[in-house]
Amino acid sequence: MKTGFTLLFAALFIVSCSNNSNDNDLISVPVEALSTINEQNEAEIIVFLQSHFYDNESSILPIEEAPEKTPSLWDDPRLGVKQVYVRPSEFNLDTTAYTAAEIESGIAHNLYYLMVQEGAGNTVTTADSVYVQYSGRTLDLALFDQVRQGGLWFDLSRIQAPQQGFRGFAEGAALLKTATQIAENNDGTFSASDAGRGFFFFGSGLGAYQNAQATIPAYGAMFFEITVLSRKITDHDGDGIPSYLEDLNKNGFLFDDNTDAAYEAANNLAVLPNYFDNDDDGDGTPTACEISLGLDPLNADTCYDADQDGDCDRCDD
Ligand SMILES: [Ca+2]
Ligand SMILES: [Ca+2]
Ligand SMILES: [Ca+2]
Ligand SMILES: [Ca+2]
Repeated sequence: MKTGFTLLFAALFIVSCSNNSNDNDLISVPVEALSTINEQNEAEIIVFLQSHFYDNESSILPIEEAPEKTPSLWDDPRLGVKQVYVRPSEFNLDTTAYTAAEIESGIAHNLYYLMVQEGAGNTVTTADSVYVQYSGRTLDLALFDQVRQGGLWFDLSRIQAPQQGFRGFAEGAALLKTATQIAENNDGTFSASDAGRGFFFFGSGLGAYQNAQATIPAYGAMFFEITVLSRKITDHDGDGIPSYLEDLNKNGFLFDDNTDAAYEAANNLAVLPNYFDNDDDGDGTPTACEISLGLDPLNADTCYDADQDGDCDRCDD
């Protein structure tokens, strides 16, 4: 079984290497403001949705250009939209150009989705690992990546990491549910029952932004078809708290929940969001230990002294 997230990000790596190896290949792309690009991409996506429709009978590419056919994707009653807030820091942008609210909470991006089948299995969060089939295309319908046979495991938490890009993929997959049953056929393919399947359209702020790839232009909008076969609940830091519960503000983004941010900054420590920090409150006692002792793992001031010897209990007591 293949594990990890390779294709989307291997492409990014290959482009970077080739650029380094030959200066003549370097393409200088001026860095544009996130709000500006968001508006441009939004306009492009709306034109796309208004000029394309969903053809249920085409299994390879059911999204077809046909402005005369109705309903267009834009008028399809199944079309939904989810707002996802993207922070300038996710793309290393100069934050002096943004308001404090935009730096802290981000700029609202529209993720449009056509839910073909929600799925009848388990719900998915952006903290889960998912086993998916998918294809990704730019708005000219050019294919840039796909896995259609078998499937591939993706850790959705990593896809939303700053500078990683492709948050739209993670946010889209989390709108679906898994299959109820997966059977492996003799030829290595799968038969899945009631797997969630949908199309997700988003701008470069939820994609690769200025990082041009071989087949994705800088600032290019895109769409993915995703089928979710299975998922695993994760605990990335092994502290006993599932990663999805470490999203304290419940916005689906794991990198803005950091209980001991001030402590980490004051002590020049690595900035670790809670889902990747085994001592969430930075008090020196691992979160898993605090839970086992009945302490509050998010409060550095709590002390548990069961034997009343005057010292806070620790797991190695
Ligand atoms: Ca955890
Ligand atoms: Ca969060
Ligand atoms: Ca932390
Ligand atoms: Ca602690």
